Amino acid sequence: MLPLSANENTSGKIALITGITGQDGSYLAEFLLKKGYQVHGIIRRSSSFNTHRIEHLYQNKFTHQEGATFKLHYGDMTDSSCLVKIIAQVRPTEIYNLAAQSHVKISFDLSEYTAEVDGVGTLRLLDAIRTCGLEKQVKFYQASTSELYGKVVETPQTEKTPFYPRSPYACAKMYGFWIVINYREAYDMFACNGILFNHESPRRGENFVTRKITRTVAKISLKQQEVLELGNLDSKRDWGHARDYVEAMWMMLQLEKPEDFVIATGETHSVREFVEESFKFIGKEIEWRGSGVDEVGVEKGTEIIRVKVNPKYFRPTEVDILLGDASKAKRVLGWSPKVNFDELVKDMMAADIELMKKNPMA
Ligand code: NDP
Ligand code: GDR
Repeated sequence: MLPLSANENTSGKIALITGITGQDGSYLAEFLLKKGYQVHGIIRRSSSFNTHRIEHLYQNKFTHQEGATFKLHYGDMTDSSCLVKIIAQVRPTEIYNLAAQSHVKISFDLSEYTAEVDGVGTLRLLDAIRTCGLEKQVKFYQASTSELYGKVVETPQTEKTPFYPRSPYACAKMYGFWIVINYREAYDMFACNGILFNHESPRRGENFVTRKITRTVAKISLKQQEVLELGNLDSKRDWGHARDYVEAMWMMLQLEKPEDFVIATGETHSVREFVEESFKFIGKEIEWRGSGVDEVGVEKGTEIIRVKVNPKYFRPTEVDILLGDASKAKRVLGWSPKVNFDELVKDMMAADIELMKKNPMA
C-alpha cells in the first residue's frame, strides 16, 4: 500500500509542474509545498502577467513546510530545447504534465496548436527526460481526461471503457495517453495517466461553463448583469473539486508501480442543474420555457429572462454525458472525493460574489 501518512518523508523530493499557472497547477503547487517539496514550475512568456493564481505562493511563505522552495522557469511545451534545459537543471524526482490548451470548444479553432501542445508536447517532455538520462529516476504524471470517452459507449466509465474522442482536444489527449503507456512499456519508465473527470473551483478559467455560470449569477445578484447566455443546457458532467483531484495526482506517483486511474465523483449533473443550483444560492428559482434554441430560463414569480440559449456556444460534436467510476482509485490509492456537487456550487458562488463585490469589472 501507499506511504500516505502525514509524516511521510518528502525531503529531497523535487517536483516539476508544467501548467503551474492554471487551475490545477496552482492547487498542486500549494499541496506539494505544504508537504515540503522543492516545487519548480514552467510558465509561458505572455504580454501581461499570467501568474495571478500562484502569486500567493511566493508571497506567503508561511504556507510552506520547512525546506520547501518555489521557483518558476520560462518555457513552452512547443519548445523541446527549453524542456531539456529545465529538466537538466532541476533534476526533478516527479514531473506533473498539466500544461495544455485545455478548452474543448476552442480546440476546434486551434486544432493544430492543440495537437502540438497537448499531444506532441507530452512526447517532447518524455523525450526530454530520456535525453537527460533521468528515465529511471523520474516519476511522470500525465493529465489525461474523461473527454477521451467522448461519444459514450457505456456508463459509468472505467479504466477499461473504450475511447471515442469527439474534439481535436480529445484526439490530442488520446495521443498523450498512449505515448505515456508506450514509453512506460518501451523504456520501463514510471509514467501514468490520471483520467480525470471535470473538476472545478473558484480558480477555474472564466470561459468554462461552471465558472461562467457562477460569475454571471454573482453579477446578476449584484445587479451588474441581467442575462446568462449559454450553449447546450442538456450535456451532463461528473463535476468534482480541483483541490480533491490534485491530491489524487500525487497519490498516483507515490505507488511503487505506475498504473492509470479514473478520478471522478460518480455523480452526473446537467448544465441546466448547475444553473438552477447557482440561482438557488442567490435566492432565485429558474423556470424553463420553450425548447431548443428558443428555450429561456425565467426568474420564478417575475417575467424576467435570466438565461438564454446562444447557438454560438454549441460545439460541432458534443460529449453528451460523462459519469466516472473511481472504484479502482478508492481501492488502490485510498482516494475519494471530499466535496460534493452542492458544496462545489456553493464554494464557487460565494467566491464569485466576493470577487464581484470587490471588483465589478472582474
Ligand atoms: P488550465 O487551462 O487552467 O491550465 C492550463 C495550463 O497550461 C496553464 O498554466 C497554461 O498557461 C499552460 N499552457 C497552455 N499552453 C501551454 C504551452 N504551450 N506551454 C506551456 N504551458 C502551457 O487547465 P486545468 O488546470 O483545468 O487543467 C490542467 C490539465 O488537466 C490540462 O492538461 C487539462 O487538459 C487537464 N484536464 C483538466 C480537467 C479539468 O476538469 N480541469 C479534467 C481532465 C483533464 P497560461 O496560464 O499561460 O495559459
Ligand atoms: P468540458 O468543459 O468541455 O467538459 O472540458 P466546459 O465547461 O467547457 O463544457 C462543459 C459542457 O457545458 C456545455 N456548455 C458550455 N460550455 C462552455 N464552455 N461555455 C458555455 O457557454 C456553455 N454552454 C453549455 C458544453 O457544451 C459542454 O458540454 C473540461 C476541460 O477542463 C477539459 O480540459 C477537460 O479535459 C474536461 O473538462 C474533462
